[in-house]
Amino acid sequence: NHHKSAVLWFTGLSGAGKSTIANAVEKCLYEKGLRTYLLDGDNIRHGINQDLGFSPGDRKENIRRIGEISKLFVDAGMIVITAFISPFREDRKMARSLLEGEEFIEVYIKCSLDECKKRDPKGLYKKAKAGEIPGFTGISSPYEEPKQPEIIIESDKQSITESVDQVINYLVEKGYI
Ligand code: GGZ
Repeated sequence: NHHKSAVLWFTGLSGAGKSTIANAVEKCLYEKGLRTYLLDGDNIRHGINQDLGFSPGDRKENIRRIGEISKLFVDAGMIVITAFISPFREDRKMARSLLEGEEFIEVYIKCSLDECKKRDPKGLYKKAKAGEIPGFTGISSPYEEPKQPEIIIESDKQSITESVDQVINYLVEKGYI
């Protein structure tokens, strides 16, 4: 069960499916006996980053800390999966720069804004549209698409199983697992 440690850095709009796919990928890796750790809003934004909001500066600091924490887990030999919007190219670039070349795998969970609004699992797009959430990504704050992500998952066109397979196949092909 030897593997190369790395971070699978998921990025995409709210509602694109980052958490769902990240959890499914983690489950699959775990079942293969690999050592994984998932960083998401539940364990980061509610914990170490509870002092941060959603201004561009706070998002930058959110991503910086997640990058640093990912680095620690990568050093500890884990396959880390992060699931944050991480809307700014510059912030993702900074997170990438904290890690070695092959240690940072950017996974773009691509889903049209229309589809995310349609899904709206937490009713946040509706609230944002009504002006109740200032600076909401996709509505009143930008999402900058990755230009050269290692993996693109079109979550509005493919199933969760297909998405998981795509990530696992990448890891196998590139010799991570
Ligand atoms: C975007 C927001 C906002 C604003 C609260 N903009 O669908 P969710 O609820 O569960 O995912 C969103 C989550 C985004 O946090 P991240 O740490 O991933 O963002 S970032 O990487 O940009 O720092 C959403 C909720 O928090 N949320 N306010 N204004 N999403």
